[in-house]
Amino acid sequence: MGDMIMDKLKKNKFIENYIENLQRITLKSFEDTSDKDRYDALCDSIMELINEEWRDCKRKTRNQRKAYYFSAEFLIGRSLGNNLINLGIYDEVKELLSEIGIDFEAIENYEDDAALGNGGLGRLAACFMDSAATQGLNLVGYGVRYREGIFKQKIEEGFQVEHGDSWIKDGDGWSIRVDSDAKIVRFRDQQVKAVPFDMPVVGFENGVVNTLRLWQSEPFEEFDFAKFNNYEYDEAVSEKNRAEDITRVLYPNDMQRAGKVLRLKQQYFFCSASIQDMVEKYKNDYPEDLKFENFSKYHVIQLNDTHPIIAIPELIRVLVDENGIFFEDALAITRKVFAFTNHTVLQEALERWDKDIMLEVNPRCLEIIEKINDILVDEFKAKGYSDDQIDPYRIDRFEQIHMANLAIYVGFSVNGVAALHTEILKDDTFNHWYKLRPEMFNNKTNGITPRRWLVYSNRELSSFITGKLGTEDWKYQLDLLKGLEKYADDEKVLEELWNIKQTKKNELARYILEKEGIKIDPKSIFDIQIKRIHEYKRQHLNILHIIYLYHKLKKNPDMEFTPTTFIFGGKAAPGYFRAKGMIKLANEVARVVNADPDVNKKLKVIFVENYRVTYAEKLFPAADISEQISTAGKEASGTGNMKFMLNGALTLGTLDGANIEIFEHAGEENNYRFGATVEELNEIMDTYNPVEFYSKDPDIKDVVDSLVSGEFKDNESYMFLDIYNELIKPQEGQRGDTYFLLKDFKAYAKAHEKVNREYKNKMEWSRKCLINIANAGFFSSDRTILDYANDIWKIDQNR
Ligand code: GL2
Repeated sequence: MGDMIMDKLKKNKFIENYIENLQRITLKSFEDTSDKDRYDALCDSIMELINEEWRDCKRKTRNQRKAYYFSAEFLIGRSLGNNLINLGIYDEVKELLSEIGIDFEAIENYEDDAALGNGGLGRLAACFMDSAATQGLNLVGYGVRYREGIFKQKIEEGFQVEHGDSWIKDGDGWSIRVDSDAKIVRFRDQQVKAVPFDMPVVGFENGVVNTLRLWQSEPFEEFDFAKFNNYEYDEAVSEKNRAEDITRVLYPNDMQRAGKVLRLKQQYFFCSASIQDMVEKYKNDYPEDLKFENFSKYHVIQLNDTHPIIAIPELIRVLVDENGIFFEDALAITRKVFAFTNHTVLQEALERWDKDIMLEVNPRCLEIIEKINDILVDEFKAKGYSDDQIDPYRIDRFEQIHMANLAIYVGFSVNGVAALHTEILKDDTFNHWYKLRPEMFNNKTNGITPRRWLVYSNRELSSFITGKLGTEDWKYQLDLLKGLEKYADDEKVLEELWNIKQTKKNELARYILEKEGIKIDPKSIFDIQIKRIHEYKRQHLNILHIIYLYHKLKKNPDMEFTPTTFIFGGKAAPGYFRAKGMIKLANEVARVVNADPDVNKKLKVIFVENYRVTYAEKLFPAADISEQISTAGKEASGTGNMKFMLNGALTLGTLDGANIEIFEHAGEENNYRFGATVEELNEIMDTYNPVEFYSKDPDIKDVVDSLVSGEFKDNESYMFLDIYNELIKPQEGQRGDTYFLLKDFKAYAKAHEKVNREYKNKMEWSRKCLINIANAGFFSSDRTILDYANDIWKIDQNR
């Protein structure tokens, strides 16, 4: 089917069409059109190309079993380049455009990121959509069309300042509004219209186009004219605003419960609309089969974390209240439909909703949940459990609804997102459930799509790989990368690989100069930590180590040291004071170090503003070192670690999340492992005293003291004092240094010394890069999604 698209391009219909589109939407002559006009018209033309295959796919898969990915977040980024890559026409379109004088890169920059997610969890959902389409799996995505994505970050005097992100204010070329499929969603105090916007998800050169359906909340009537005419303007618009509020903005908290009515309304809103959509389609598409007992033959729903778990009572509600099914039957049907993925062991992220909030959102759902809880309690009592023994399983406990318990009790599968994480779920977080139903638990180690994270973002490395392997098939069978290993001792090839990295570093250096106004040395080691700012991810460990290096170099300017550029990027939740302090600290250390002529030829520190998917696409290919330094046991998986690996960066990391699997696949000797293990930390959990590390080690004391010595200034925000206190002056009853920075500090410094030494040996280094790339196949989200399809969803590939 991909040929169909090539044909259309070849006959040059594409350009003819494109110019027609351009003129139709602008009413301008070609010369007068702006880059933005040209971008818009290009979207239209590509959507036209996709259209036919999209309709075909819908028709062909209409009566097939499907999996549904329910996710409050889809962190998509830009679509233009990625769609062209997946359609297999990237180079051709670029060429055709240049023939009529259009510079592709210039117009590409008119696309805003669709940043409908916070971080890893949202980006994983986007990678899964890409992989499912590429592997020919029937996967439908359901989510929220936030009018404002994650905030845009500005750095002002070193502080994070948040700005709005109205990414669709000038329209959105990649969605189709489907009014005919709109649904009514009822809350206790209002009813709104849920309008679906469908985005095509293009498989890689296979003619498959799946659908991501995002719901937008709207009022029934745009405007209450009666009220308007009576000069009650405020009231007239207020209903409209109240409806639109529901999908106005993405909560910018990564792994923190919001506990707010509006947040639960968002969750219920998209789950209700999606469940209604599924049931309605089922009734239309399967008339001969239409017994609801068969519903689970055709549908399986993967719940992306606790956010969409409200879909469980909603399905029961729709079956019972709207289709006349008995409660017990509805529950039995529901039990076969839902599978749950957990993405974190941090307690602050496991959602529990106050019952009064749930009551305010939808009383009927609360009633259904209470009924399920009663059934659970009866079942345990019948088995002879005491009240105390039942407690950890309760869905309804202390006036709160425990969403994870609901999903595990009613669902048929629970999975973690990396091997270690799943073990922690079994041994600890959900141990009570595991003891009862071990067969429910399974691991699905995360992955990333090689299309966006290599084929698109690193064209040079991509061609290198194709050249060496003599095939392009690795783009959808990433295990083929293993074939690169035979070049591990081929100096010419290693040199070539080194030069590609250098090219990407040069590009990034130019980009950073343009965007951040700072000149960096492209020959220095590029050591990068990009991810959400969080204490457990320990960006402050990285910063403290930079201070340590800075002081060392100051004292001993001639010491042996390979110049290094430390790069940070990431957003802090707007209400997370300490994470914002970490951003200020990174920026302040950068300011001091970069301005110091004694060291700034050897040491540079950059905090890139507004880290997002589009910036990430430039950073991963240019990295030498991937910083993955979370406290062992805390990072469920990580996926940035995989993007670095795939692009030939070496991991400097703890034994945490998927780092462990990266070390296993690529060899610890080809990476830099450091720090305490989960077991070691568990052992010292109750006895650890950070002050000991501080007072016994002058290097540690020196860097910790520098937080409050006045050397680095926090503009009287007390942010640095706050970090200092957390490390060694804990509050009454607390231990201090919750995330074991001081415990791991020396090991971290040592690992860095090794990096710094070994980078000098170009061939050895390049060899390690090659081996990492060659062993990155396992981390393709194609592998992950096929594991979900085979083990949990039981859906086949369409070939
Ligand atoms: C996360 C985990 O923290 C991260 O380790 C994991 O890779 C992703 C995807 O599974 O999920 N959990 C979470 O709530 N966010 C994550 O990034 N936001």
